[in-house]
Amino acid sequence: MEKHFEIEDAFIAEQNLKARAEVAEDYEHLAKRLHRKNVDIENLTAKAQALQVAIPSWGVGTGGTRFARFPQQGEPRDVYEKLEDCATVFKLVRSTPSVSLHIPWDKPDDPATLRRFARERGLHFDAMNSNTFQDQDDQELSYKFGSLTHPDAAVRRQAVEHNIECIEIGKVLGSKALTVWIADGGNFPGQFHPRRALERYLESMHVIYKALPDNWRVFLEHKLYEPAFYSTVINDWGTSYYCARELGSKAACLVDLGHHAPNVNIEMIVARLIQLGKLAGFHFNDSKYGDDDLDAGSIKPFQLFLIFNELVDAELSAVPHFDPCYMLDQSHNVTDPIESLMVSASELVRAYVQAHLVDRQALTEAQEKCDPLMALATLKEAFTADVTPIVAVARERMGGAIDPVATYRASGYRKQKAAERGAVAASLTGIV
Ligand code: LRH
Ligand code: MN
Repeated sequence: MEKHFEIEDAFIAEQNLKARAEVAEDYEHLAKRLHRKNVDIENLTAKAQALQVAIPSWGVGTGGTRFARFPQQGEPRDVYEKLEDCATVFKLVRSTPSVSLHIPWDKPDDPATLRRFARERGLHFDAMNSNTFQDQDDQELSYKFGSLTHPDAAVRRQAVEHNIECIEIGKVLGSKALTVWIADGGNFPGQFHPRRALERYLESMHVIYKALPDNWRVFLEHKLYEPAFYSTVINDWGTSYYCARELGSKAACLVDLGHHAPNVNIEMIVARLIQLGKLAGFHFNDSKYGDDDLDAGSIKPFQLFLIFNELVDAELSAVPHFDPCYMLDQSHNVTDPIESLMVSASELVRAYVQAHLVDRQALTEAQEKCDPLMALATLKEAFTADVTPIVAVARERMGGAIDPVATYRASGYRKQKAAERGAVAASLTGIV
């Protein structure tokens, strides 16, 4: 089999040599500062090493919009090449050992072979994603007017069967969850009956739920709008929560950060879903206006920190059944997807470490004493702490790169892949 270029561990170690002295000095300095506050830097570095984030398979290709997609050299052409690129992200940042597949975009001819290919690269599979928001060439009935909530029972059945097929493929791959996001909705007032549509959604989801193995979970992903531009059936966390509760203990609510109206307080939704025991996890990304799928922490880093503040508060107070899945869901239209995924994964680790820096005793005191200024100051103190040395040392201790982007660029990986994978297949628009 022809050899595919990979970044060698020795090359990473060599690049780390150049950066080690500086990061060690910064780490020492930060350790002293934290020690003054009775904080042991080693606990935080251990936390940084513990956080794991799943990579979306569709995130290693160049994304696009309805206007255009500007593919780049060396794009992955199939699920195996996507896994090669996911493995490269994992090799350099060490916090992304799992990949979330999308079916049929990543439908493997032989799931067992794909599982082996992934395992040989230190990867395993996270939640499977079904797709009833596009019509496939060999599909009998169209999803133009909906899928799990379509007025025609035959279309609903087709969509249910597709989700069950995703579970069957996932079982062979070792996945333990199915994420269901449906685009069902309308562009015009009156186009669909909201109550009947929700009944049909639950009727369909109950069939999918019954097909779940005992140790699996199903994640319901709500979204305010797009592609439906007037009303969406599963449009907010309340509707998602109601459905997850109706379905049963294996169902929970997945929060995609871009699926809310501008300025919605997402950290409050997270706190609610934690309290209600129905937080499935996240599709992390960032946005300025709509579901922009921009890099996590690139637009609203304080919001990302506040979300992790709720997650760490729950972790430290041992909330029962608190086991959220962390995934990225981004569309990289103008950057090298591998670079964006590495930076985004590290931004999640940064926010997680900063959230562990919050003086929770001081925060609780300020809250109980109705001292808003001190409460905010306590959070801001953690958010403004530069924990870059901790995030870098955590990566290095796990065999990764102190500076992933610099190491990746120095490796010439993209150029090598351009040579291996040949000319880019032109594609006009769309996210993949
Ligand atoms: C919908 C969504 C969903 C995926 C898709 C790629 O906007 O967030 O999670 O199926 O993006
Ligand atoms: Mn999503």
